[in-house]
Amino acid sequence: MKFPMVMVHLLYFALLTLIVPSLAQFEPCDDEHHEMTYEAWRKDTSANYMSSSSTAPFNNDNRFNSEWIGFAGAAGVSIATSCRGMNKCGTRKPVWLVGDMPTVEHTTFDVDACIPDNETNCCAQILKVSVRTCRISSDSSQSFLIYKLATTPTDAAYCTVGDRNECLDNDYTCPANTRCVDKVFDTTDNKGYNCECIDGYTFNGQSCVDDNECVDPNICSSNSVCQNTVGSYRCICNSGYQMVGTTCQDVNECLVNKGGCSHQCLNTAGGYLCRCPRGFELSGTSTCVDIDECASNLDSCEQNCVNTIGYYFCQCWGGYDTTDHTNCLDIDECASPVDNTCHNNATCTNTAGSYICTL
Ligand SMILES: [Ca+2]
Ligand SMILES: [Ca+2]
Ligand SMILES: [Ca+2]
Ligand SMILES: [Ca+2]
Repeated sequence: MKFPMVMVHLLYFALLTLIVPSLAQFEPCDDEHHEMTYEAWRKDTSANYMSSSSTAPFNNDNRFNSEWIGFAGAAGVSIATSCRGMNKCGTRKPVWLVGDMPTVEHTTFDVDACIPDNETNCCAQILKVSVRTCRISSDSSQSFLIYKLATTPTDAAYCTVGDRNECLDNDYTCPANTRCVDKVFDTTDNKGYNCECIDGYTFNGQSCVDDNECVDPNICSSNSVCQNTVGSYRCICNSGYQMVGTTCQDVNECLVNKGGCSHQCLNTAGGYLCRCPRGFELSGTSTCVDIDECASNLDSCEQNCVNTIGYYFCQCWGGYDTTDHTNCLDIDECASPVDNTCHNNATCTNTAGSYICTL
């Protein structure tokens, strides 16, 4: 029987998927392949200093049996790489690692672990330890090493140092409107970080709530109003003002199209006014129209008033003559023969605005 080619391929694929996982390399850095320890006592802090007269039993690591171990939380981040002296780290003889630690990720190094004997002999006994670099960071608190540790004598234990920055490592849970602030792992609350309100929020005893910044009367510059927003606030310039930098300054409306005025524009703080030349007045707010001085009794004419666009002029009735564009003076027609039509034998009598001829 001949197998179709596609069946051969399927079989090959099935075999591969069966074989490949078992060929995958064992990686101690994987969570399931190392054990994490969190003991507060082993970290080099003044709280873990002991009196030189302390008596056994001491903390020790005689339980370790070459499994991969990592340190976290109250236990710091790594085993000390310098001598700590005696009676520290919760034990009589704090064990420390000597020599350079590996700097390439996912490599394993064998290093010596020193057990001190007294204050001047920091390396009286050596244990063989393996270090594996799961993560190397320029910030040593962010590096993650695991160790394969030898059993210690009953008066010695591995001394740890450092504190992890959970915030940088994104290993934290903070409620809304808060940020992670790193701290040295605290055994009172069993946390290596705090959650603090972000800017613009204040803790009210239960949660972080928006600050009303507008309560401060000086938060915004003059000529503006404050508007509270969630997490912040806004300064809104009053009408006629615009934000220049951080202050509200008058807008000069006259700079654009005379502010819409038909004739003259006058800028004012927070606004502007339209002005009219002499002889005109505003109709509405922006358009200048001629004043009818005659109709408004604003003229100074003795007799007739004639309105013009922009002004007016005076006219005199017949028989009168203007003397100064305003007043009218009766013409004495009798004074000159050319000004009257009386017969030579008649007597000319001047009257206001006219004359009479009598025989
Ligand atoms: Ca921390
Ligand atoms: Ca606010
Ligand atoms: Ca203005
Ligand atoms: Ca006029």
